[in-house]
Amino acid sequence: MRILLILLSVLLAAGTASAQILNGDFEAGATGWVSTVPPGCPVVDPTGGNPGGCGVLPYYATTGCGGSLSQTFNCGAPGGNCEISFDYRVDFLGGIGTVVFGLTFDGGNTWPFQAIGAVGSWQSASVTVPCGTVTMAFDVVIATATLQDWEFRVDNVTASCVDPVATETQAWGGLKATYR
Ligand SMILES: [Ca+2]
Repeated sequence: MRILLILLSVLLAAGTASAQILNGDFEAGATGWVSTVPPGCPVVDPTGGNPGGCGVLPYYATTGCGGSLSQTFNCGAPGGNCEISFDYRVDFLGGIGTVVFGLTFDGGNTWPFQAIGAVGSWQSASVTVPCGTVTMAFDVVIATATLQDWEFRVDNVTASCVDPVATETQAWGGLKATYR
C-alpha cells in the first residue's frame, strides 16, 4: 500500500505543473510585469483589485494612456496545455465610442481582443495555450477615436501546465491493473 501511495503521488504531481507567474495578484505593485502604459497613467491600483491590488490599463480621452501589461514565464514542458486564468473588470467612465481590450500570447490574438462594453463587476476568464515559455500581454488599443474614458482591470493571474487527459487516464488504468 505504501508503494501504491508513493506511485499515486508521483502520478498526481506529474499531471499538473505550476507556472512561474510572478506577482499575479498584484499585491507587490507592478513587480514582475512589463508596462508600456505611458508615464503619468495608472498601472496598478493598490486597493481596486479583487481583492487588494490589481493591474490597470486605462484609456482616457484627454490624456490618451492605453498600453499593455505583459510578462514572460515558464509554464511547464512543451506537450501539455498551459491553462491561464484571471479576473477582469471593465469600467466605462464616460463618453461614447468603443475601445478594445484583449490578451495576446506571443504576438497572436487569443482572448476576446475585441470591443467589449463596460463590465462593472469582476469576471473570471481562462485561456489555454501550449506549455513552455509563454509571453502574455494584456492590451488596450483604441478602436475608434472618440471621446471616452475606460479602465480595464486585471487580477489573480494564475497558470498551470496540465498533461493531456488521455495520458493520465492511461497511466491510472495501468496502475490499477498492476495492483489488482
Ligand atoms: Ca489582488
